[in-house]
Amino acid sequence: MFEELDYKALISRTFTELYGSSPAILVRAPGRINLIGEHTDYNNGFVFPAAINREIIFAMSPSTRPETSLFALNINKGALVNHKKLVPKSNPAWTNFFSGVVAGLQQRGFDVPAVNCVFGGDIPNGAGLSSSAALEVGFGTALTQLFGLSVEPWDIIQIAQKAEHEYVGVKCGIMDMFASKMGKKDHAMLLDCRDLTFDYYPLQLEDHSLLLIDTRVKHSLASSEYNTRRLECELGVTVLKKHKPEANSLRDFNSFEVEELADELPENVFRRCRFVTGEIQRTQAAALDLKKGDLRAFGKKMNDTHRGLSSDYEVSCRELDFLAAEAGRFPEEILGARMMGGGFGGCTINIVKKEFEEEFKRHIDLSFTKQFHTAPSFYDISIQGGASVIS
Ligand code: GAF
Repeated sequence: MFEELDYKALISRTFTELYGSSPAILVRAPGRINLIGEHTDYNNGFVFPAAINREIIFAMSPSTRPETSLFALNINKGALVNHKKLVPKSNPAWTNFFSGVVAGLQQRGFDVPAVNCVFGGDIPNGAGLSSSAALEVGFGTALTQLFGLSVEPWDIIQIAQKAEHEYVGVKCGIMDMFASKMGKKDHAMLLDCRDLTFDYYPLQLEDHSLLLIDTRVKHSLASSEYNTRRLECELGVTVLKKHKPEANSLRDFNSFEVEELADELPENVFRRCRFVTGEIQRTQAAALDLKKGDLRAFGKKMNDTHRGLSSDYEVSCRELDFLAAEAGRFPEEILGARMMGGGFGGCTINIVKKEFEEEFKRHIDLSFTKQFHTAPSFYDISIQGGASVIS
């Protein structure tokens, strides 16, 4: 990850050094936060993400060689991808993001020529800020722009999700790719993952700001447990559906129905379904809070989400629970705090009174380091637009 802000120039320069001419196109794709609505996307529920000021930049030109040449500036490594032999690979695994996107475009009937590409950026890896989605969306956007392929933003979003499922092996929902592509400056987006309609919400936090605190841990279970949660939800739907044959997903049930049918569900599946149905309702209610400017009510719902993710959904970890609990010690100054994203590490998202932010950071830095013998990282977040061509 590059701390300096001129990594765009560095990426361009590296491209020219490696390939002998300046890139034909420069594209950026951002990471994302999610205000509320966690593990609801693959249950056809609501999510409330926004694109952020952390991004991946791609420098790209058509190639005269048969294979695409990729250079990952952050890790200083290159790799080749043969567009005629696309298969998921374990070495180097990071090429799967790119192969998956090319495969998705090919499946839509496009003959995608080989390219030269240098990419890099400042989305911390494994922090739950969707660096994977930014890679897929950014590469897809760059390819389609470079070759004038006629695809809609939703095509790129869906191709990116399929790449993640089939080439990376995570059965993710649509939220991360959607946010990276459709983000709008200073707005969050309430997305209905069932019919894929969405509204932009101005994000005016007045005397508060959004602060991400990165535990800097990534537990190895993360992707396997993610896929397990998805299966548990699907199992829940299979059982619940007996009482509501027209239902297709947990979106079609409410928490009362789940409570009533608790005896028919395995205990862990019941808790997963209880969390998801509650979270879908909570996300809709939180969007209303934001519309009314009631940040305090919004923040309380974030706290409830954290409790549910930790106890019912079991995707939190000691470090995330610690950060949420510490934030809870300052109810006047921290309106809401919760783990964000898939879980098992990564960041908490906090709505913090601006005048308290520096003191809060100092407090967390000391207390977290004392507890876990390693320091957390802090990211001040601003809300930016979705993937776009820079030049
Ligand atoms: C990860 C996934 F990629 C998203 O689709 C979403 O399910 C999220 O975890 C949890 O809300 O970021």
